Amino acid sequence: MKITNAYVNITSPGRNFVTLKVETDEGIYGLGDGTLNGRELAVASYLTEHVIPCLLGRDPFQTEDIWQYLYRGAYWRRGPVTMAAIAAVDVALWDIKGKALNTPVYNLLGGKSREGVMVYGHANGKDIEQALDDVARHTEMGFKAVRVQSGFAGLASTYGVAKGAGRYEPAERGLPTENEWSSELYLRHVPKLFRRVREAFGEDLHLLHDCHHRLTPIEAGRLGKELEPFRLFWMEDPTPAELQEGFRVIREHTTTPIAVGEVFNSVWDCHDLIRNQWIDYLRMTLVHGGGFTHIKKTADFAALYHVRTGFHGATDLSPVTMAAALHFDLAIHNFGIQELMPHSVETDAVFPHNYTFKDGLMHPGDAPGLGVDLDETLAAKYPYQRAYLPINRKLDGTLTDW
Ligand code: CS2
Ligand code: MG
Repeated sequence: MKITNAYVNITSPGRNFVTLKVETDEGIYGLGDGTLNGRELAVASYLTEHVIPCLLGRDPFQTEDIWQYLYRGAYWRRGPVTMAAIAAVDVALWDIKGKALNTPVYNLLGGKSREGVMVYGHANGKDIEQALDDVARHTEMGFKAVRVQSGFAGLASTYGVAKGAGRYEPAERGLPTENEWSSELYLRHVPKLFRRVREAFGEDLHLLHDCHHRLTPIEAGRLGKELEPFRLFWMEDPTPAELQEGFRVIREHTTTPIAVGEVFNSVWDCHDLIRNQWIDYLRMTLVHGGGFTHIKKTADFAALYHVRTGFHGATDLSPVTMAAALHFDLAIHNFGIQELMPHSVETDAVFPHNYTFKDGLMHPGDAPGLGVDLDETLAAKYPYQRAYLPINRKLDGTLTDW
């Protein structure tokens, strides 16, 4: 089998998505997600101008050699753009491999290790009361795990809380909006939020929270300690992870489990976090982490240190990544949990797929390959529009992490 053609599709059914389609001489094609929220065209250009010419004529079954060729052959290594482009190729090739062998990709990763994949949904509200209502809505939908975020007095907006009644979609068209932030107000608020959630919903519901990179290590240590009575499933992105040893400080102060990694793009971003057991869950997923070929190696390394997966699953990762992640989640032994932010109806129509949700669990389906497709006619109705993630400033105007 030979790769005969490959091209990038950019569509925007409510938000931008970059998809690589790889075609072969046997009529089988594969899809890979290359979406990098706020920097989509950088990945599209990297693929079109620098990667695709090197793919033509190659055997799509050679996933390992092609991964090494694209990683080592570029000379300039790692980074979100490079690794999202490599991921798009890798996932498309595994899709082709599954289709050619007439088997779902999870069978190429070790086969089913479980019948379904536990997912967590996003409950949020502009205040505690509204957040509690949204937690109730998620439990009624069957979720066994819920991430809870809420606004609080003193800040006009905060991470993870929809501006109005609609869906929470952080990327906005036009130039970056400016949010405001106060760690002091936030640190006072979060323990109150989770005390109320536990009082209302009891001990069985898995509760998660995302600090979204905004605390110092010692602040995160303090928050983790104050959240211990509420037994969170995890506290996510407690502090910016460039300083991996900052997580040692957090570990010294709290037993609240730590999740990190949605912004990572290779094992080298988390090598120390894992081998020192400074974290409990790794969030790096297929689209940003170099595809199946690299994520499998990273997850196997993490398994040696009791670290489980907790893949990122926001709406800015396309249904191609959701499908790929669910195959991976179903197969690997050290699976932890999968994030589920449901896509819009328009997005689901552009990317028809076989994955399903029932009683808090998801399943990728048993179609050969990934079980997801791209309706290019419909995709063409949603032209790309540049969009940015917000930026964030402290109350004194100092720029900080969003
Ligand atoms: C968030 C993401 O889902 C999460 O845990 O951190 O929604 C993140 O803000 C977006 O993926 C950024 O594009
Ligand atoms: Mg997050």
